[in-house]
Amino acid sequence: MALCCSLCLLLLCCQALALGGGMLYPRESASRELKELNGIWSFRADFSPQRDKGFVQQWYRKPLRRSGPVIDMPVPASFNELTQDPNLRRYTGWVWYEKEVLLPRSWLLSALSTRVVLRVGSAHYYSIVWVNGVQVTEHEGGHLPFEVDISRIVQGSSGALCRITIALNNTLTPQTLPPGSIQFMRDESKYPRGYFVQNTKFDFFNYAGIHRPVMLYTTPSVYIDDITVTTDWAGNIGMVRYQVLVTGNTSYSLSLNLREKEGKVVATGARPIGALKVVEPKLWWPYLMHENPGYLYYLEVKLSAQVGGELSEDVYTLPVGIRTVHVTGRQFLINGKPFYFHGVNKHEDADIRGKGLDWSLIVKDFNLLQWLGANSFRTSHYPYAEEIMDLCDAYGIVVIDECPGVGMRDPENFGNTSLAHHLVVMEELVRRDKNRPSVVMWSVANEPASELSPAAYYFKTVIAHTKAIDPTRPVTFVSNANYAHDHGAPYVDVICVNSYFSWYHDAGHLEVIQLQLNTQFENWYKAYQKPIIQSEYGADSIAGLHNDPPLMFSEEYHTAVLKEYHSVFDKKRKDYVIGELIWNFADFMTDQGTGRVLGNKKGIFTRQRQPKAAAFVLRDRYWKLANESNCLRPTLTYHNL
Ligand code: BDP
Repeated sequence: MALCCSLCLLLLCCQALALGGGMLYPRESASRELKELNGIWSFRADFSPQRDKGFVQQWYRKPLRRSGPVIDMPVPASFNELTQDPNLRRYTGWVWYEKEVLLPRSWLLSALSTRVVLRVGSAHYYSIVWVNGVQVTEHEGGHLPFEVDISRIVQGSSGALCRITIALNNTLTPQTLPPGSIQFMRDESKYPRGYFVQNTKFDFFNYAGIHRPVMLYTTPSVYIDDITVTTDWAGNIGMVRYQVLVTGNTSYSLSLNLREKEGKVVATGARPIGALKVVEPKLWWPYLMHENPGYLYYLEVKLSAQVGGELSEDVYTLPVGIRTVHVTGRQFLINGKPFYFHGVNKHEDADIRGKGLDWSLIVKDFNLLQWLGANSFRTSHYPYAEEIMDLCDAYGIVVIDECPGVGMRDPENFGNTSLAHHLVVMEELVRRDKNRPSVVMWSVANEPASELSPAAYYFKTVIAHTKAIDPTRPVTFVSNANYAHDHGAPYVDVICVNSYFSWYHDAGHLEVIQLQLNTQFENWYKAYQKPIIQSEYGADSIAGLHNDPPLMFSEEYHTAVLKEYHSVFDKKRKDYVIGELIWNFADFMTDQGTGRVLGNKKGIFTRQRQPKAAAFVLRDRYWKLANESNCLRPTLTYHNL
């Protein structure tokens, strides 16, 4: 009962959410200023039995330190592993974050001309936000950004001090994404009164907190709210179709300049909807498919309007890659050429920081991807930080962009409430990533119970909705169901299959892999005649554990599994298999259990990003695959706007 009150609140709030406007990544420009609120925030977890003390006592009304003890908490970071407190590590319920920030005078004076916006990159999972004690917004779901115009509150207040309070609830219910359930243990001979656990059916630790940057930024009151671009090319002409959404005034003028990297203008426009023609376009190519991968143009949009008798201007610059994506019965084509995914599945996961964004880790991971010769990854099992996606665009790393539809194993995860929320999540994901050339396919779920009959209507609807909001990209979900009973597969463009032969089945029997994998591919292809990606395969190994002949958990067994899979991939990739994504890039933290030794050890790198033997096997293979297409080895660099 206790926690249910908080959950009721959680569910009531979801219904009010409706998607409106854009979610452009905040960038400084001549008309926009930015203030990052990263660093130390005040923090308190509400350990009251009902987790509702913060609401009863209205902790948001005055500085958090005045309603009880607080601890320092970094943002961005997961809160779970920053203290020695096991109760905080496994905490479920509401936690409270607070930051006091001084705003520049110029932001406060110009009520008529300046908007002040508060943006949270991601927070897990349900957020309620107050500014100076006034509730300004709430948002359901982690992994995706949300923002709110706080001008009226900060510009109406007497001082420059702005107090931001964020209450977060990490509870997962059958209707959240990912889903979970709260189980109350009522046998008082075994558990203390009120004891409950959070159950989930996904295989990663349920880190929580403010995971991505929190920012304040300004725009003029008449502003560029959203930009949508889609691209195409034929012969020596590239086409950038665009749509600009302006908010704040219906009377304005626009000027658009598409610049190449060196700044030269290659096309111009003046309407809110139009097409920019680029002669001899430099196409956006994946890493290892071209000597100059990830080529980006920059679309500079300038808006002019009269505000209170004065000229107001807003400027926003969007990176644009010109490329096409098509799927045929056997191939995945990027710019008309067959693309073979040789890459990884990742997690946002590291020691201490959990799922918190960390630039050093990001750069290290991209350097490892380059070293490996990986050309792609799937954002298993949720959208990754925009800062990571920016680098994929710039480096030419191809992305299958997955939503948090993971652990959907129970019939109650396929009801109307879940479906309605899933549609909103896809809208939020597409709204955030629609302009990214690196994103070539959406994945709406990982290993759902797609053999259940409600999965048919469910996936038909989610996939159709995703295609309706983005007709330019294929859509898939990742299956581990039996090919003959998968009710979602008819609706996908590409079949993505996970399998763990000689691991979860026929443990220790390496000799069955080739036969079983061959059968898997043949069955799926015969049933659907769609191209297939092996979206997960792998084995656990403990770094430094050796055994020959290979035994499970040794580095030798790990490499042996990979090689068996590779021999089948090599036969099938000439046919309809269009990719192989190893599970996993690095070891990662999971819930505790008898099958997990401080987490999942299927990484080809350790959690500290040191290579295991499997990494060298994969590196040889990926460079061999890359060399088959005569690739050059470019050095990848990021061009700051
Ligand atoms: C797959 C899941 C992935 C797991 C992996 C494993 O998609 O999240 O971590 O198995 O068990 O079924 O290692």
